[in-house]
Amino acid sequence: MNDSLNFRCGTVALLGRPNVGKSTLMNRIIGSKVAIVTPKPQTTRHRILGIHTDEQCQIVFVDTPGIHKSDKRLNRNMVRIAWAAAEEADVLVVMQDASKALDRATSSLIQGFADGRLKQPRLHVLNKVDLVPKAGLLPRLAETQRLDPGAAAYIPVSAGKGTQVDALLKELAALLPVAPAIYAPDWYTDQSQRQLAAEYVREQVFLAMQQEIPFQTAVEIEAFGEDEHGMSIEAAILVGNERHKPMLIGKQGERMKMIGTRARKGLEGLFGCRVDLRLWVKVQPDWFDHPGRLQDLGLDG
Ligand SMILES: Nc1nc2c(ncn2[C@@H]2O[C@H](COP(=O)(O)OP(=O)(O)OP(=O)(O)O)[C@@H](O)[C@H]2O)c(=O)[nH]1
Ligand SMILES: [Mg+2]
Repeated sequence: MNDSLNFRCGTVALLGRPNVGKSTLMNRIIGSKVAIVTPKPQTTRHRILGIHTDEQCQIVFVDTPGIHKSDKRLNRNMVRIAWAAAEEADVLVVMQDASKALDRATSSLIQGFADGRLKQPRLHVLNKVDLVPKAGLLPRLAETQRLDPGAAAYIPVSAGKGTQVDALLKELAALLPVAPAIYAPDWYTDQSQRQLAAEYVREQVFLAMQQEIPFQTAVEIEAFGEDEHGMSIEAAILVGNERHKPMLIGKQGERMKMIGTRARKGLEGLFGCRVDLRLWVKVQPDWFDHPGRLQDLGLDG
């Protein structure tokens, strides 16, 4: 039997409320940090592809921003990006954080998939089961099934620990159309090195800063070069408010230094070469509410 006749390929959108672990799951499957992860909600702002290829299938995962309500233009765009990805995908993964009580926003999101507007097959993934006592899992699975009885499967996983991720991959592959691979087998993301560099810096800003500052911060790569010694990257961290600048820089520039060092180390690991990373802070009042600026940053949804 010729295996190429049975090869499956398609797109799987990873959808859910912020912070449920969508990006962690994608990174786990791809085996590399293609999407940044932080303990803060609204970390992912773009649609990010992570491509898994094995002998039987190619699954093009589409990581999306968490679905939430907000008046801010940036946030509304993020949610639009998530729904657009859902509409285009072959299969939908609807993810929830099983370690937290099933709140109203989560249950109405789950229920929303049952209304049949999106026709693709969908799977519910209950994540972070490493934090859930065994007795808590069955009722949660039953409740999810009650809210959306028409899904193809309901799978508990731990994206963080990797538990049950293979079982999820098997279920997903079976739902994909028989089709040849779209990407070469060694491709694992659609992001350029510039985009990855900007995201790795933004991850460190998210980790280092508190309150509203990370959510009002973006990263723009201003220069990017590569030679036999490695890469040389210059990036501006945009802040939306003058008073955030000294907070980001820190006493004697210590916080910026820490952000730069950590982002550089991450990028050196990812790219496998020396990286010279230079950062500075640029104030752009309310950039996150300006349509033109959001478009420049690729955040126009
Ligand atoms: N204990 C545990 N923590 C997890 C697991 N999966 C993700 N996390 C943590 O949950 C937090 C959020 O993870 P992300 O992958 O950034 O979540 P997300 O859904 O992509 O979030 P947004 O991009 O904001 O929508 C991080 O601190 C992760 O380390 C898991 O299986 N177990
Ligand atoms: Mg994410």
